[in-house]
Amino acid sequence: MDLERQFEQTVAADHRVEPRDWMPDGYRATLIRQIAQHAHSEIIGMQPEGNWISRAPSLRRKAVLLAKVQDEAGHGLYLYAAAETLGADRAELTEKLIEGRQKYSSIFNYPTLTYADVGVIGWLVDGAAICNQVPLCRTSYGPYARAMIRVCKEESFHQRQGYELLMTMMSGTRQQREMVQDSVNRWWWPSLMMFGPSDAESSNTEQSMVWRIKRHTNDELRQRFVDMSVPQAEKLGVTLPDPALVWNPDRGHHDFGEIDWTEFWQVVKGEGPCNAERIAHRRKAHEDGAWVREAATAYARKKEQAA
Ligand code: FAQ
Repeated sequence: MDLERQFEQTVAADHRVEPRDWMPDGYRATLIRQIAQHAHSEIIGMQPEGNWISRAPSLRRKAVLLAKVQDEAGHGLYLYAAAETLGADRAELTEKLIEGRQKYSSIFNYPTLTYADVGVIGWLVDGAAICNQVPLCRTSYGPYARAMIRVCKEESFHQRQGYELLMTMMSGTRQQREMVQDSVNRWWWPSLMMFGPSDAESSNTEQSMVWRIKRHTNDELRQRFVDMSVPQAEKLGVTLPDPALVWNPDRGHHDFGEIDWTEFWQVVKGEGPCNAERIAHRRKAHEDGAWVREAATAYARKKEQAA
């Protein structure tokens, strides 16, 4: 059987494609693009919450936040390793990120203005990430699918810690409740944008669905997230900032308002509130770490020569 047919049958039978298997160039390129973007998001995603580690209100909150941000670093490294199984070079991917040649999720270009943002990121941003990533546990490329299983377990913990933090704040003072509501107002729409452009505007979805890299479209997952979040918001006692948000019994889903796509594309293109700051910070961390990479390489060379 020719290699192409074998690949198609593997995908159609819902079996996994593994690193040494033959795969179309486009499949490899799409995976590298998506996995690299995902890895970059985890690494850049450490910054907004990292902003609050030194100012967490108690030792317990500081320990929890530190653990969460460390998990995000772990997810990023795990994902870079998955991209390497496709022949990508990790150093090159980092270069592309800091030169703005590869994307990362739009959501991390918004500022974290109050401590409530830590809770709302856990609840909404990790919530959206889980919604998007649980189906990726069944993505057709083996190393990516397996990485997602572990990542999703940790994201669930992240989401719960955020929700628990918000529950605590909502049972606190009036100022604390207002802080939570203000944070929800700022993060709700950007969270919906995490799912990507509408299906009509999504250039990659159709092919990625055929290859079973993606298992659902952007709009399907966004709808799932909205339906999931409404009862959670009610329980919490916050209002989601969308007057058009209403249950539609005929569809069996919530209707919701139109996303500001101009804002979405601006942020994706690098013109969001914090794009420049995020990349500058990442570039500095990379440059400051040069001596560690040099030392590790020298040590590995020395060990190799000694062997
Ligand atoms: N931001 O054709 P599509 C996390 C780009 S979770 C920026 O629909 P696709 C956990 C897209 O790349 C966040 N760019 O693309 C965490 C494409 O660019 P191209 C990361 C976006 O790939 C939580 C173009 O627009 N999660 O980090 C965005 O089929 C808390 C056209 O779009 C993942 O990456 C966006 N929101 O679908 C960490 C999940 N949306 O072709 C810290 C894996 C689209 O010019 C704290 N990725 N673009 O290169 C995916 O599931 C998909 O890649 C989508 C986009 C659904 C994001």
